[in-house]
Amino acid sequence: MSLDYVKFTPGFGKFMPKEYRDMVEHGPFGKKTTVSQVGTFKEIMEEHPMCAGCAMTLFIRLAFIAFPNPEDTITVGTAGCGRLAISQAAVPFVYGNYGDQNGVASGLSRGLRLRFGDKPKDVVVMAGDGGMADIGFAQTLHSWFRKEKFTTIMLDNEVYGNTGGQESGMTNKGQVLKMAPLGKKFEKMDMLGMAKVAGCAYVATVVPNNPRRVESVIKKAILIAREVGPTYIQAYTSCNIEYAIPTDQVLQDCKDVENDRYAFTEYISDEAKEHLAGLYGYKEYLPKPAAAVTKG
Ligand SMILES: Cc1ncc(C[n+]2csc(CCOP(=O)(O)OP(=O)(O)O)c2C)c(N)n1
Ligand code: SF4
Repeated sequence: MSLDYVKFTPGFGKFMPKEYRDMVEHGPFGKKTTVSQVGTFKEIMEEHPMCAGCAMTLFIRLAFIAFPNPEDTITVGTAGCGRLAISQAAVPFVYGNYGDQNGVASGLSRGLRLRFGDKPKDVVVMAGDGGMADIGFAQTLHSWFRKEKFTTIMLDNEVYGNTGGQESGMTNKGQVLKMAPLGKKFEKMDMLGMAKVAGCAYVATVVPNNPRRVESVIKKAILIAREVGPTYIQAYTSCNIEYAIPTDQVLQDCKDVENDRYAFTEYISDEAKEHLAGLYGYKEYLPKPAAAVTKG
């Protein structure tokens, strides 16, 4: 894993498919691309087999653009809709059994640190709410308690989308779904609260219709996870199929849900603030100058 793995062996370029040549020549590797430049570079993920209009796909696309060093990043995922898109991207993707993503990422992140020392190799978990809060719950929580240094992103569509509409721990109480016809009996799990209790250095909620914000939280989460500790992002990524959201209403739904119950929240530890300011120049986290003392 390095910028070199993207490039051609000298003399082989002309034999490579055009798609690949485009990725080497116009991709984001080794550059600092941003969401405001979309359309001027080749994106890491351009094709996918997800449903038309799926907000999860938009979020994943934005997430890839936000990676600070895509050439030095590995994604980890599990069963569920998201992996169908994540696995199409031009960064390495590790796929394990359903729910074991944070266990796999723990080993991977530790191994990369042993192998590459100080050179940052970012590990980013992206998985559905079922994979993370239900079957993978123990592994998720324990990776946080152990302070494993990687980023966990929940693609929270509040349902098991890939298997046709069962309720998950993250479904809202009372919600009727195809395979939860009586309505869910319990509250949505407070994974944000658990992330804080378990010691995550950065915890944020986002919706995908604010690309700059998605970019900002993902960048911060990854940079903090490199040296400080675990970070968690919970993204509302609606399932327009199971929630019967018309394709042309998907972004309006994101807005409505954001206003109703998925407002942007961000928690950042003092250590993480210092880290972002000191190492990456985040001005908003620089210590404030002490107020001048006025003589009486
Ligand atoms: C051990 C195991 N149990 C069950 C499944 C079947 N399965 C595949 S995806 C999935 C649900 C996915 O829901 P979620 O994790 O919320 O992701 P989404 O598809 O909604 O994005 C299930 C139960 C599996 N692949 N492996
Ligand atoms: S089933 Fe839902 S979450 Fe899965 S790809 Fe389709 S719209 Fe997206």
